[in-house]
Amino acid sequence: MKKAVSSHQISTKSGAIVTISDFGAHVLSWIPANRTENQLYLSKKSDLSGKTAIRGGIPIIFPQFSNRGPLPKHGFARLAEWELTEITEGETESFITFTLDDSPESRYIWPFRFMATYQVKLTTNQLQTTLSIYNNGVQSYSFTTALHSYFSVQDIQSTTLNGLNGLIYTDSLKNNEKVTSLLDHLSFSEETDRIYLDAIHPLFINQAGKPILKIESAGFKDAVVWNPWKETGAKLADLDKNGYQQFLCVEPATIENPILLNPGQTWTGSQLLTSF
Ligand code: TA6
Repeated sequence: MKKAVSSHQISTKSGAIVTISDFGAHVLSWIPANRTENQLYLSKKSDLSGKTAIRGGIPIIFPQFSNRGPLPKHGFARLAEWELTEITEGETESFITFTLDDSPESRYIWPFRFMATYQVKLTTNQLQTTLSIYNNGVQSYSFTTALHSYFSVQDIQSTTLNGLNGLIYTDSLKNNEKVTSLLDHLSFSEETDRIYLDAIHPLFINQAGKPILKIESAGFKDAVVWNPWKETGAKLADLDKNGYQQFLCVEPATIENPILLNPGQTWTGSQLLTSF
């Protein structure tokens, strides 16, 4: 029998709190010590029962980004029940770790062996999320992956993102056309769905010109920037009415050149979020 979905909360003595569902090892909420509100957008219409993917927070995308392959959109990790394996709460640092192994269901659609580990580390004003994939099988395979983070913003029209200047991006809304980014600050006034290549430098989300969040990543090669805007947003049944105004997705990812993992190898990718 399928067990009920539960969520877990860890905190630091300094006042930071993070909440994670074991469905998808999905971070639902992150309140750093310097804030009183969830810094991640989570749609009020989101289904948290474990039947469908959660709209908001940090979905783990593995082993397929979007529809770039035969698997369900964005792979199966966000739809799987992960196992909680560690909780350690400290004065200034707390950790929670989940694992997911291949199963008859996963092998039915993706015939490979893997052990995935996801560690969430909470400190006063930072959140670090680290995904590792270990190939414990006898066959090599490749995969694409992302930490599909929904960042809460007060108003998307006064939100900017910087750190992408000079990079090439593929525009998912224009047949994956490749364009060089020439903007120091990216602003938002329409649907945006892009994969920035070789995005290895820190990114900053600014609200009304002031930085509110720094996003650093390691192990990932690309960065997806997504906002559905009004029309596409209205088609997402689990998104709040005009919810597009309240978030920006910035996702450390490896998509353009999939990760090849040989037997016995481990791949690790992480993101570090700093709230100002
Ligand atoms: O990461 C951007 C993206 O691939 C978009 O194309 C958009 O479809 C989004 O993910 C959300 O996907 P979902 O399956 O969660 O509705």
